[in-house]
Amino acid sequence: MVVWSDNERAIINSIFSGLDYEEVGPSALGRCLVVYPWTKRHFTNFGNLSNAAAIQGNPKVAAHGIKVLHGLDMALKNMDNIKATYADLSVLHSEKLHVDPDNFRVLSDCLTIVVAARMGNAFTPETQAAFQKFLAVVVSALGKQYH
Ligand code: HEG
Repeated sequence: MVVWSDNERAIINSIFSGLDYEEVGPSALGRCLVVYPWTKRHFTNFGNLSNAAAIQGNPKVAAHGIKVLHGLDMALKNMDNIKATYADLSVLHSEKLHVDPDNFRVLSDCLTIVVAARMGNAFTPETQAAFQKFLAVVVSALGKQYH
């Protein structure tokens, strides 16, 4: 089981309470699709993803980015039970969507970059450590049903 200090809990809650989901979600998913173009193969029904401008202006990417970010609320609300919380979503990504689990990690890195850029100096080493720990636990939980 993952152990969270009070300070880590406070930092993670504070990051999310300051997040503009409608802006950060699309930016993070858009960045992932641009920087890791193989991730586009899961979104062939999203229309034009042919270049960075098309990806960043694509309303389906934006909507899905917001949905994924809200998917992290599940972890936020169940910090002590993240693995079980993502069991169904892990099965969906594995058995139905066939998403390579390494893509969870690359998307979480893109999210970290976007959050760090938005937070500026407030993204201290301590904040980064807590946020990346949180995302690593989510990534591990999403990958659990692949084993
Ligand atoms: Mg996934 C659907 C969350 C990474 C591809 N993803 C979903 C859904 C959620 C979600 C909540 C909706 C599930 C439903 O409708 O029941 N995804 C989620 C999280 C993360 C993640 C929290 C990682 C942090 N997803 C991810 C990655 C890919 C991917 C890396 C592919 C590169 N997700 C994907 C696809 C769908 C979902 C193709 C279905 C989209 C659709 O049908 O509209």
